[in-house]
Amino acid sequence: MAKPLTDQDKRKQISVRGLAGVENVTDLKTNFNRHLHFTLVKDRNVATKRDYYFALANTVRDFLVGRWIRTQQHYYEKDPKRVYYLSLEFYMGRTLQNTMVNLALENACDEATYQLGLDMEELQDIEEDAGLGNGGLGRLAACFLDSMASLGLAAYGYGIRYEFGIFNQKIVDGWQVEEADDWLRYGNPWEKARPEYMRPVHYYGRVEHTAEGVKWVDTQVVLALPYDTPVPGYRNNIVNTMRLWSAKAPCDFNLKDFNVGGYIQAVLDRNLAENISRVLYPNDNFFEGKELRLKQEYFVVAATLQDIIRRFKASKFGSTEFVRLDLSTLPEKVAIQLNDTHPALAIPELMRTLVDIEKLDWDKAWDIVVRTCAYTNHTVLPEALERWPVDLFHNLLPRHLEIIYEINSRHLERIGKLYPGDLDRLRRMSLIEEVDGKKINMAHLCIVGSHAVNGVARIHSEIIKATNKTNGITPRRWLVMCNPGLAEVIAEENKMKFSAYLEEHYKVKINPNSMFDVQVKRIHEYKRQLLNCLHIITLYNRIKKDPKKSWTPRTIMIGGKAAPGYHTAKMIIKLITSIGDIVNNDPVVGDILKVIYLENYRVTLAEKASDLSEQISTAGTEASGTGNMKFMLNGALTIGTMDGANVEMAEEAGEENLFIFGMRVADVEAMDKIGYDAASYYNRLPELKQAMDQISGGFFSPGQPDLFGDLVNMLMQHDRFKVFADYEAYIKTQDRVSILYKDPKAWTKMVIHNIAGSGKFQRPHHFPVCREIWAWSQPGEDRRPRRPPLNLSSPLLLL
Ligand code: D6G
Repeated sequence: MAKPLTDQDKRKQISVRGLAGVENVTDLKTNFNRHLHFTLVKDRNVATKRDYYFALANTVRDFLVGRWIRTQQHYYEKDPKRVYYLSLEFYMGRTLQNTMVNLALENACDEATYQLGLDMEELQDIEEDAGLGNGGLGRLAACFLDSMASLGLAAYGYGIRYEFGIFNQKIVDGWQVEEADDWLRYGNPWEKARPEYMRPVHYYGRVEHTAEGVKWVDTQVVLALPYDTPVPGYRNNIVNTMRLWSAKAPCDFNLKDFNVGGYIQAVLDRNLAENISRVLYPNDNFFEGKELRLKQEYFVVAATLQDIIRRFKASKFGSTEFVRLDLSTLPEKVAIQLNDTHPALAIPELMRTLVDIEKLDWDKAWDIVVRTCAYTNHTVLPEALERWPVDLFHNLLPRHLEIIYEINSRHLERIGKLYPGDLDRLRRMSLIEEVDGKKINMAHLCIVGSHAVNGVARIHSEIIKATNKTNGITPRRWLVMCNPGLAEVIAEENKMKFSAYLEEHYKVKINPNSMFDVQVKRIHEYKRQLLNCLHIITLYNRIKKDPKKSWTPRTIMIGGKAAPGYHTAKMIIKLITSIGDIVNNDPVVGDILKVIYLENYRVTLAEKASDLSEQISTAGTEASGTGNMKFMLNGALTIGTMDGANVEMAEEAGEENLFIFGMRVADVEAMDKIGYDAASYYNRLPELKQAMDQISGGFFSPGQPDLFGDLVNMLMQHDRFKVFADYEAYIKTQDRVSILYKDPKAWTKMVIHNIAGSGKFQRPHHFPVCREIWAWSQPGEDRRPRRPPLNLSSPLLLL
C-alpha cells in the first residue's frame, strides 16, 4: 500500500506555475534571503516579522520592475491615447497579495515562505493599508486602476501621497476615538520617489495684464514631489503607474528676506508648505470649505497637468527625437477623468496653461479643454457639493478666479441667447451662486468644462440627467482574495474563520451557525444605520417576550467610521455600542442575538464573510454604492431599498432574489410634497414606539438617561431621511429573511442567483494579454534590445 502523503508532500504538489512559467521556489527563497541581507541588513537571528514581510514584498516587487519599465517604454513607442484618472482619494488597501494574485505568484511564494519556516498569511497581515480614501469614491478609484491595467489601457492614477490616511478608529467605552494613521512609519516598499519629476505649484500672488499677456506674479511656490506605485494588470504583463504627489518646500522657502535669526525660523516654517500633503480630509459626502483643502485640490491638479503636458510633448510618433509643439491634438491623446468635483480646478488650470503659457487664443483653448475633460458626479446630497467662497479663491488662486469668471460670462451669454429673458434659468445655471455670499459651484464648472458627465448608477444618472456609468468592482480583490472558498460554496468555512477572527480581535464568542447580518460603510444619516438599530431593538424586545420560540439566531455586525466633526454620526456609533452592551449581556437572549461593532472598518476588514448585506439608504440618496456589489459577489443576500446600484442588482439577479423593501424615489418625492410626519408612525406602530421610548428613556444608557436625546429629537422632529417611514416594511422584510434562513436549500438557491447576476459589476470581463511586453522570468534580466534613450527632459513647462 502506498504511504499516505504528509502535509509537506501535499504542499510540494501545489502547482507553482507563475506568469512567467514555473517559478522556481528555490530562486524565490534565494531572493528573499538576498533582500533580508542586502535591503534590510538583517540576519535570521535578529529579523522581525516585519523584516520578513519587507523581504517578501521586495522579492515580489522585483517581478514588477521589468514589466513596469517595459510597459512605460511601450506607451512611448506606441503613443496610445492615455487616460488620466484624477482623484483626491485612492483607497488602495494592501498591495502584496493583490500583486501576487495578478502576477500568479501566490502559490510559489506560499511554498517558498513555507519552506523558510514562515507563514505567508501572517506576513501579509503586517502590511499597513494604504488608506488614502474615505469610502466608495476612493475605493472606486483604486478598483478602476486595477481594471484599466487589466484591460491594457494606458492609464494613470494621479493623486496626493497623504502622509496620514484615513484615521484609525478606536472604540473606547462605546465612543469613536480617532488615531493618526501613520502608515509610512516603517517605509513603503511599493513606492518609488521620482525627485527628477518634481514640479512647482504656485499659490497666492497677483495677476498682471501686460502687453505680452497675463502674468501671475509674486506667488508662493511649493514643490510637488512624485512617488510612483506600480499598478499591475491581471496576468497580462501590463504595469501602469499611480503617481502621488508629496509637498516639499523649496530650498529658499521663506529665506528670501534672510536676516540674522530668521534662518532657523524659516527652516522650521518649511512645515507649513509641506502640510499640504500631510493629511486626508476625513469627510465622506460632506464639503468642508477649508483653505488647506483647496490648496490640496490645486496641488494635485497643477502638478498633474504639468506632467501630462510634459509627457504629451515627449511622446513620439515612432521617431526618436520628435517633440510635439502643437497642443491642438491634446484631446486625441489625453483623456482627463475628474473623480467628483475635487479635481475640478483642472478645467481653469488647463485654460491657464493653454492661454497664459502656451499662448493659444481663448476659443481654441476652451475647445481643447472641453474635449479633454470628463466629469463623474458621485452624489446629490447638497451638503457634499463643493461651493468655494469667491474671497478664498481670490486670495489663493487669483488668476483662476478671473478665468472662472470669463468661463461663466461666456456660458451665461450662451444660455441668454438660448432662453431669452429667462433670468431665473441664468441664476440657476450660473457658476457663481449668490446665497450667503458669492460662491463658485464646482459641479457647474465641471459640467460646462467637460464633454461627458456621468452618474454612477442608472437611478443616479436619471436623477442628475447625465449619461450613465454604473460603478464596478475588481473581482480579483473582491472575490479571489476575500473568498477563495466560494467556488466550492464553502461559505461555512469563511464564517468559521471570521468567527475566530472576531473572537480574537473583539473578545466576543460568536455562534458561527447564526446569520451574519452585516452593515459596513461610513456612518451617515442617509445610510440609515438608525433603521438597523430599530430592527435590533425590535428583535430584542420580541425575544424577551417569548424566549422559547424558535428564533433564527443572528449576529448583527455594524462597522464604519464617522467623520470626526460629525456629531450625529458619532452619537449613532455610541447608540449601536450601547444597544450591544444591553443585548449581548442579557442571559435571556443568549446567543440568539449578538450585536458587534466592527472597529476600524477598512479595505482589509472588508475582505471577510457575511450572509446578509444591509443596503438600506433612503431611496434617491445613495448614488451607487459598491459595497453592495462586493457582498453580492461573495454570496451574501441583500436587504435593501430601491436605491443606487441595488436597482440594477435586483434586475440582474431577479427582484425575487433580493429582499427589496420600502419607499421608491417617487414615494419619497411625493412624501416631500405633503410633508413627512414621524409622529404618525410612532403613534401607529407599537413596536416602533416601544423602541423609541427605550432609547429616550435611558434603557440603553442607564447612567445617562438623556444621552440619546439629540438623536431621538432628530428622528422625531427633523429626520431628512425618513427612517420611520420605512420601519414597518423593513421589519416585515427582515422577518422574511429570518424565515428563509431556516431553509438552507432555498437560501443557497438565492445566493447562486446573486453570484451569477453579479457579473455586470465586475470590471473587466476579459483580460487581453499584452504580448508585446516581454515577460521576464527573472528580475534584473533585460533581454530586449536596448532602445534609444528618450528625450524626456526638454519640454518642461517653465512657470
Ligand atoms: C514610472 C515607471 C518608470 C518610468 C517613469 C516615468 O516610475 O519606468 O520611467 O514612470 O514615466 P513617464 O512619467 O515619463 O511616463
